[in-house]
This record gives sequence, C-alpha cells and structure tokens, in this order.
Amino acid sequence: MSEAVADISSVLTEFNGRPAVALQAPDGAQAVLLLQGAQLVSWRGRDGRERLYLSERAVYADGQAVRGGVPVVFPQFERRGPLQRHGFARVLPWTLAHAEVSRDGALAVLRLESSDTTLAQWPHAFAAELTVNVSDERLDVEFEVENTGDAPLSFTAALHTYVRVQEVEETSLEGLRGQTYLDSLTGREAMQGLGSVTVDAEVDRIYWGHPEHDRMLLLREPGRTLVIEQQNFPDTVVWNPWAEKAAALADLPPTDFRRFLCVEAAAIGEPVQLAAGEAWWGRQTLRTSV
Ligand code: TA6
Repeated sequence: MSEAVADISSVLTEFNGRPAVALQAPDGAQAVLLLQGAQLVSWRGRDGRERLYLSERAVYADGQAVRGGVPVVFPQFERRGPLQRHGFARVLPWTLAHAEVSRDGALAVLRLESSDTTLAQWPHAFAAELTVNVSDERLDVEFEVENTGDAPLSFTAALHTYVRVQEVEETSLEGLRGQTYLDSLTGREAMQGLGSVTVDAEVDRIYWGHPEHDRMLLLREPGRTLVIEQQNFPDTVVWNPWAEKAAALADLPPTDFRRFLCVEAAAIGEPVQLAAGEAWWGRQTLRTSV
C-alpha cells in the first residue's frame, strides 16, 4: 500500500460527546484520542481487544481530567511546582495537525501551542506535539516539546498510561529489578528488591533512570505479556491506588483499581532544559508479545 495522507476531516469524530480522532490501521488496529489533552482513550490491536483502561465514570467536560487512557502530563509532574497537579496540557484543547494512513499503520499528530491561557500560568512560549502511531500489535506515543521563545525553559512530563489488566494482583512488572525508586507514599528513597514489581496494595513509585539509557519493561499477566519501551524518558512511574484511594476517586468505580496498572514514561528527576529554539522528544511504545 502506498503512503497516503488521510483527509483530516475523515478521522475527526466524537467520543462521549467530545471532539476526538479515530485512527484505523489497514490491519485493523485502532486508536481513539480526545482533542482535549491529546488523550488516548482507546487502543485496540488487530484482534479488537482493548489494551487501555478507561473509567466508566470518567467525566467529559471542559477543563476536567479524564480518568484512564494516556493523559499527557506537562509541564509539571504531580505537584512538583506551582501549577495544578500534572500541569495544564491534559485539560486544554489540542488541534489535529496531521493524519496519515500507510502500510506502517495509522498516525495522528496533535499540537498544543502556548496561548494567553498557558502564559498566564507558565511564562514560556512552546509548541508541543503528540504523535500516535497504531499498527498491528503496537502503539507508539511520542511527545515533543519545542522552546519557541527567546529564553530557556525547563519542565517535567509524563505519559501517564493506564494499562488495562485482567486482575492487577496477577500481574508482574519486570525490568526494574535493583533500580532506585522514590516511594511517593512515604517520601522515602528505596532500592527495589530482587524480584519483579507485584501489586497487592497501593503503589506509587518513581523509578529513577538515566537520560541516556532507554528502558524496556515486561508487564506479565496469565496468558499474555505487554512489552513497554521508553526512549528519552529516563524515569518510570508505577501507580495503583488500591481500594481505599480508589473509593475516594469519584470518577473511578470502586473495584476498578483491579483493572489497571499505570506504567508511566516520565522525565521528573532531572527536568528537561531547553534553550531558546531547542526541542526535546520522548517516546513510549507498547507491544503485545505472544
Ligand atoms: O502518577 C502517579 C500520580 O501522581 C499518583 O500520585 C496519583 O494520584 C495519580 O498520579 C493520579 O493523579 P490524578 O490527578 O489524575 O488523579
């Protein structure tokens, strides 16, 4: 199949009453993104099985964060700065800049530029792009930020991916053995033990990495494994609220903490520094493995 640029209007759709982009690869793989926050809310492989968790109680309204999928955290992770938790990018409307279908899959580029709204909160000129490519059993999410101003800027960021699982207690995450992490629940720095990460209680950790070392993780469940790779994102956040915190989240059914594990590609420990005119990118790739 020759490369083709899709008619942008043909991929625009609605999802729960909100403007969205629907991607369909020639092999049947699919993805849906909300324009608000450039938030992926669905990824299905060729077999039609949903790979991302999205809460049935998610709220779809201007300025409201949607529980599930892949929220884009920018320019501030968590409350590590003066901005609202996890920054403003996930609650602002992005625009669809480009869409394309080729034998390599279906791709969309969504864009967010600094505006009066962002400048009032964060005094930096920037252009951010989220590029999503879906094909076969693979999802690539690339986040790029350019400093379009004339002064340096720095930020923290994450792709806050909610991976759908059948039962979180029966999953294990491999690839973080022996890595230093911050336990965000206690504030303590700790060293991971010898085994893989398993979840049978609340977990909220930032595994520190090295900017030059890409990371590959395996999320194992009975009968299936998801390969999670990250490039240029040094850190990895692992989060599950467990029962008590989940019960306090109005937009999450109380037992749904069992249905997901957040595995987030992140740049937190060393904020990304960009001189005027410089750009940075980071990528998370999810692949179903047999
Ligand atoms: O990335 C982990 C985390 O920062 C947790 O501490 C947790 O509260 C979560 O994100 C969800 O944040 P949100 O603002 O979407 O409820």
